[in-house]
Amino acid sequence: MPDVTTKHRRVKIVPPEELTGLELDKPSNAAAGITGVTVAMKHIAEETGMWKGLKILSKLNQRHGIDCPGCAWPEPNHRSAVAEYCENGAKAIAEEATEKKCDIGFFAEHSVEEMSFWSDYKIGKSGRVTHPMYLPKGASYYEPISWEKAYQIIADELKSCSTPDEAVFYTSGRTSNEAAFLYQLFVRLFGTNNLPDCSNMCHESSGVGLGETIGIGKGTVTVDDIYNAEVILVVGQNPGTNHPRMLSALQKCKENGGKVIHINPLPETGTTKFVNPQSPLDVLKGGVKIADYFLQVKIAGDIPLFKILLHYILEEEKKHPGAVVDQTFITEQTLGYDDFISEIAQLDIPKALEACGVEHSLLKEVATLLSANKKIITCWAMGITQQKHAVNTIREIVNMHLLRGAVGIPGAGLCPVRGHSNVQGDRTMGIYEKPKSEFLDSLDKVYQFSSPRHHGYDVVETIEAMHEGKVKVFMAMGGNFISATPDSEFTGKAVQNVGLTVQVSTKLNRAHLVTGEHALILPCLGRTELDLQKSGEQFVTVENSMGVVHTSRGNVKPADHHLKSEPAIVSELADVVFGNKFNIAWKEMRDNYDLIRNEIEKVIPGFDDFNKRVRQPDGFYLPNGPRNGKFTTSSGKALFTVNPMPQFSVPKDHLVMMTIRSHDQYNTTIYGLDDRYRGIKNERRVVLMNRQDMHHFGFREKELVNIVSDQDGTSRVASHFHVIPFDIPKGSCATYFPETNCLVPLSSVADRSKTPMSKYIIVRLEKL
Ligand SMILES: Nc1nc2c(c(=O)[nH]1)N[C@H]1C(S)=C(S)[C@@H](COP(=O)(O)OP(=O)(O)OC[C@H]3O[C@@H](n4cnc5c(=O)[nH]c(N)nc54)[C@H](O)[C@@H]3O)O[C@H]1N2
Ligand SMILES: Nc1nc2c(c(=O)[nH]1)N[C@H]1C(S)=C(S)[C@@H](COP(=O)(O)OP(=O)(O)OC[C@H]3O[C@@H](n4cnc5c(=O)[nH]c(N)nc54)[C@H](O)[C@@H]3O)O[C@H]1N2
Ligand SMILES: [Mo]
Repeated sequence: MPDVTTKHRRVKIVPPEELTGLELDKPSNAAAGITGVTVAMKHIAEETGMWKGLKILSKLNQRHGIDCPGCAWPEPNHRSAVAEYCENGAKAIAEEATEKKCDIGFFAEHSVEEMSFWSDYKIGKSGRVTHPMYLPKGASYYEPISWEKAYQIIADELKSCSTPDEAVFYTSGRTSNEAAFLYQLFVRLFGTNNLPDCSNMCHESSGVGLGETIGIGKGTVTVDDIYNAEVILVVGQNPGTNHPRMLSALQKCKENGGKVIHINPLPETGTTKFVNPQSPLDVLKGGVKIADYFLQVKIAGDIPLFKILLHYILEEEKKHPGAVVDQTFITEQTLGYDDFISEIAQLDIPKALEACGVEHSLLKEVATLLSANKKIITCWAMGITQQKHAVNTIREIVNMHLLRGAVGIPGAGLCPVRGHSNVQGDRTMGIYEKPKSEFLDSLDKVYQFSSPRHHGYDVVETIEAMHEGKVKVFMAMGGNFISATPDSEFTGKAVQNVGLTVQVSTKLNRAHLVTGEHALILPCLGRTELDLQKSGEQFVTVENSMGVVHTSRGNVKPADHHLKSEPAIVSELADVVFGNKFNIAWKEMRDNYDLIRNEIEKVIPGFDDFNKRVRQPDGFYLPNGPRNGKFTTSSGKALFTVNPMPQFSVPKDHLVMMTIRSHDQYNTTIYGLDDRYRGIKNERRVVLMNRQDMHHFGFREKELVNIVSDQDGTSRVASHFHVIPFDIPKGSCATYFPETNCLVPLSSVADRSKTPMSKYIIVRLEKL
């Protein structure tokens, strides 16, 4: 079996090929509703018990309560007193606050090899890790270890590195601002910028595309803007599953007369119809239709689609001179307009229509809408960022906003919808392999040292470096590096080249099983849990998708008394590694997080009076020039860009495959085996296909196939998937991640952002 590695121990890198019993239903025609509530409560009852579950839920997303570890969608100012959370937020809570435990006895019973042959679902359902565990060189079982010894092992390995760049420090996006700040400080004092993070696989393309054009790698809108927009485009995103609370905001926008346009190869349920479970009237009516237009774009067809929209908007301007194009804004605030319009004027419309696959008349209607209304917001997520031309697609979206002057005014702007609940905050805190020199200058000044200036590894470079044997120590603050990354087999083997791997985690995952020569698991508190330190109960802070910094405070007893908080783990480790070397009060900061926030205030702009302002009921907004109409590029102007039409060639009888999330998973954490909205039950090994393609290849419904990707001269195979007919453009198919990450070549990355192209994999299907 190629996906089993035997270097130190015999372990399976990818989820096993076992089938669980597919049942098919009709895709549902409305999201949320009462079924959503029932399903959420079932997860809560099974994992935490009702009493504990309801105690957590009563504080979820409430002022001074717990920030939901689900997604980064912001809380509205007027929160529901009953339930300001969604079905999938409740599932995230159930998963974290589960009563199930991976305790010392559990690890004594199950070898690493045995667990690696379990499905990700079964691994995740094993429960919370309760004690620091160590997997010594050559051993097959994890054994308990004290915190002191664990820190000493890490310190010894770090000291044995011949350069600090032999150590890599990954971060997943749940880490609080306080932990992230201390972590990056520790890493830079150690001497490297090797700080890859989940953003590298997620919204990196948005950061690059927006940074270049408007001067900030973040969105420019607030929730109130969403309510007040006249037109909202939801592009490459499945909010019904991944940002369900966004549906309530879209509903409000519609109540105010706004229109919603959904651009996606799949007609995702939430955008079709939404039943707000908090509204009895909604439930009675059977819900509201969210999307007024559905543009069923081909995979990676968004650049041609936006170019056509731009072309038609410019035609509208010709019909009504001065009414559509905001000339004053363009002259005063932008550069590059002339080159941009001359390129759009030359657009080969029939070719672009063919490339995007959307009806010409629909695009005309949408362009008319965009020409008549200025309060436009574009929201996007992974359908855009994980494509080869992701950065250029985002720049084309920016072009549309600049043409209409639809940025930096109320009700309009750009909205990359973030994934992990604090992924944006982690970047603000300095978790970045290519930090700006101003940030490093500030660190140097405050801590009186010379921070490393050369760039560190991103996720893909980390895997390459591991493969070449250049990484001695790999530490991960959360996440599941093995299952979230591309090219699973290559990555799994690369990780085995590392000396020591360290995972700070809440729950067991495959990254604890496919490890370096020796490995540590350091169990930490989750968001929901009380964080008691010497100075009393602590809270942490996070930044949501719209740049609001606010508190999060857990309220239930930790899963075990051995657990430590992430800030405590980092400060104690730093204390062991550095002692008094830098004159930093690590222990005091561990005992009182207000002191960490004082340090953040000293280093990072926008955090003045941090401790005071963050205690305000709704926290505070970070500075964002473009939101207020002030672009922060080097010229002080926003840039129009010219983006070439992408060229793709798909070999005959091959399909373009996207890897997406089911309704029952959080990234690599599998909550359950259903994908309710898409009508798929009890099975994750499925490939969603167009019926005509199925007919062409002679596949029957539910027939089993292997999926093969032959890019860059290597044949990668994922075996045993049921074919399912689905409403998806011809020539494409969809599968769930992480089961098919093994098919994504490591070399297949987005231009400039280097984000793995998880939404564009050329595959062929083989009958079994
Ligand atoms: N419940 C739950 N919530 C989550 C997560 C989770 O796993 N579960 N994950 C969190 C994280 S980290 C993230 S980043 C977000 C992810 O949130 P999403 O980006 O919504 O997640 P995906 O399932 O990857 O869905 C991508 C969507 O893009 C569409 N798409 C694919 N290719 C294209 C294309 O070429 N063009 C267009 N226009 N559309 C395309 C797909 O059909 C799909 O609807 O959600 C966050 N929230
Ligand atoms: N093929 C394909 N691959 C993808 C994607 C895709 O769409 N397709 N999406 C990409 C995206 S958008 C992302 S963001 C990445 C996600 O990559 P990661 O962030 O690395 O993965 P997660 O599955 O979110 O990590 C889950 C683990 O985090 C740990 N954890 C949970 N909560 C906490 C906490 O509070 N503290 C700590 N220390 N640990 C915690 C648990 O042990 C859990 O097992 O995956 C990427 N990979
Ligand atoms: Mo993400």
